[in-house]
Amino acid sequence: MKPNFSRRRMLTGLMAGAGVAMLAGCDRMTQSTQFGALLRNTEKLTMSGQRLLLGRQSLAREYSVADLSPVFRANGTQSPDSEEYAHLLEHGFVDWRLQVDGLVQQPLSLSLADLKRLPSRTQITRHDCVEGWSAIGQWQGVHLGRILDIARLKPGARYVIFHCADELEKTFDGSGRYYESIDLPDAYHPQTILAYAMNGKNLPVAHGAPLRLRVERQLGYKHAKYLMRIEVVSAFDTLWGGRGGYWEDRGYEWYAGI
Ligand SMILES: Nc1nc2c(c(=O)[nH]1)N[C@H]1C(S)=C(S)[C@@H](COP(=O)(O)O)O[C@H]1N2
Ligand SMILES: [Mo]
Repeated sequence: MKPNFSRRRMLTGLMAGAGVAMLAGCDRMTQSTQFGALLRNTEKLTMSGQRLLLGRQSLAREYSVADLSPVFRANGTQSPDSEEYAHLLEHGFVDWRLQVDGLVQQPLSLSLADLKRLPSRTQITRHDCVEGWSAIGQWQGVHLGRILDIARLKPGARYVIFHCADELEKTFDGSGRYYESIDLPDAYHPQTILAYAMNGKNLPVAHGAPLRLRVERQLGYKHAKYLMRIEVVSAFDTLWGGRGGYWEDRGYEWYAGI
């Protein structure tokens, strides 16, 4: 019982202290044989270390309304230029549907109204882009985990792929289309939501209307905008560049934890 107790105390301390405390905590953590073996066996402390030590359920910091950025920059695609999207936008997204398929027992086709009828979560968080800017915004949407529960995962489900409406790069084969992926622990994280509102209003086009992902423990490029389809898969190596995302296929890390 005793080692368990002290390990739990260390974890609590780590969660409270975040980044800086984590380095000091790691030294102590390696003294525990189980954690030591775990760390020696993992090549990437950024991914495995951070996630196992801090816990997959630890929350990103949340802010107050007073902290909202007066200007929240838009990045990447700011208005998908396809005819399909133009049509959807013109009709206020009433014809838009979110497809949920792949390794699920009950594929879904959800309207914006369907999503808005489900219980929602509102969170004020800081968005961090690898390009070196941050902004604090308020997001409202449905837990991704709730949607996955409604669709009921099939055995073998491991990742959720987000297919977007926009092509960030024009290519002949469609490989310039934006997409992203996360694993199930991130999908079920309490702050991982499909957001339809930003700062109290319907999601603006520049920020991903009608629906975008918020996955608050990860960097900006993971937060897929202009969602069209969610596909549950066992692996993503056969998809486009095989690295699990538009930017990942161009060299960025798949796990972009912050
Ligand atoms: N569909 C899509 N999602 C996207 C992008 C994009 O170009 N297309 N850019 C990503 C990047 S790099 C960032 S920083 C954020 C920007 O979100 P914002 O425009 O709301 O600031 O969206 C991410 N999601
Ligand atoms: Mo970004």
